[in-house]
Formats: sequence, C-alpha cells, structure tokens
Amino acid sequence: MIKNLIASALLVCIGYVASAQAYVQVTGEVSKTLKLYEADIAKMNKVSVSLTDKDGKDHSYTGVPVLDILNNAGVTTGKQLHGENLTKYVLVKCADGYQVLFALAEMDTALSKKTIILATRADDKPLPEGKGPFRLVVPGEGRPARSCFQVVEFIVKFAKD
Ligand SMILES: Nc1nc2c(c(=O)[nH]1)N[C@H]1C(S)=C(S)[C@@H](COP(=O)(O)O)O[C@H]1N2
Ligand SMILES: [Mo]
Repeated sequence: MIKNLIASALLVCIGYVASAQAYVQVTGEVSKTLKLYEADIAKMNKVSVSLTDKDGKDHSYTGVPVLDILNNAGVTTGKQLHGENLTKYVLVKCADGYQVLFALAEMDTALSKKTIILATRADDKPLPEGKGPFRLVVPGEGRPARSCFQVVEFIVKFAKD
C-alpha cells in the first residue's frame, strides 16, 4: 500500500518535470517582468530571416522579432529610445551559460536596419535538440557567434551608473 503510494507520487513528480514548459524571461529595466512560454510565442507574429552557419551554409529561421518581445515587457523602444535610454544594453543568457551582449538600439528596428528574431524554427522544422526551443538569430554579422541558442533570459540594464 505505502509502496504503491510512493510509486504513484513519484510518477506524478516525473510527469510534472517532463511536462515543464520552456520559457524565456525579460527582466531588468522593464515595466513588468515578462515570462513567455512556447505557447505564448506561438501566438505572436512571425518573420523569417536568413543566417549563414559556421560552415558557410545559409538557413532560413522563423520566429518573433525581439523588438515585439521587448515591447511586451515595456522596454523603452521606438520614440522612447533617445537620451539616456541609448545607454541601455541587453544581455542575452542561454541555458548552457553562454551569454551575448547587445546595445538596446541594435534590437530596435527604428535604429537598426536588421531584424533580430527569437527563432523557433529553422528551414521549416523545429530547432534541433540542444539548439531550442528558442534561438536568437542575428542577421548580417560575419560569424553567427551572437546567434545564441537555448535562450532563457533577456536582461535590460543601464550601462552608465
Ligand atoms: N547557447 C549557445 N549559443 C551559441 C554558442 C554556444 O556555445 N552556446 N556558440 C555560438 C557560436 S561561437 C557559433 S559560431 C554559432 C554556431 O551556430 P551554427 O551551429 O548554427 O553554425 O552558435 C553560437 N551560439
Ligand atoms: Mo563560433
């Protein structure tokens, strides 16, 4: 009896862990901390951009403009991106500890001509194991080093003190 109870409790725990949904957070200089699950991302507008991989092959990535995600968190973009707000940066953190840095202005298409996206698909397929569920895709760079995979958090901060 007790054994059965313990066994079923264990199964519930394992099921919970297995079904835990991945999410990405936006924290720091935001009007509210944003936590987006895969289901939330799925509902947002998608665009496709091309990225050349480290072996020189081109791929089409589809996902959400990072600007839309920042806007949902109430980050200062568009007309608000002037003066001291131009000293803000965005640190992007990944599940494997990899981190990359951007000026906030690089992620705002009011200033930058390149659309940085948080991709969920590559070449019309879900991202491969270990590279998803969310990959930042930064078009127009010499190497895909800032196109970091397994993104978990965007941290917006003032660079100046
Ligand atoms: N999370 C995470 N993203 C990462 C890396 C990493 O180590 N961890 N390496 C980067 C580097 S240095 C390169 S060159 C590209 C390689 O991406 P590709 O396999 O699509 O060419 O991933 C980038 N994204
Ligand atoms: Mo790299």
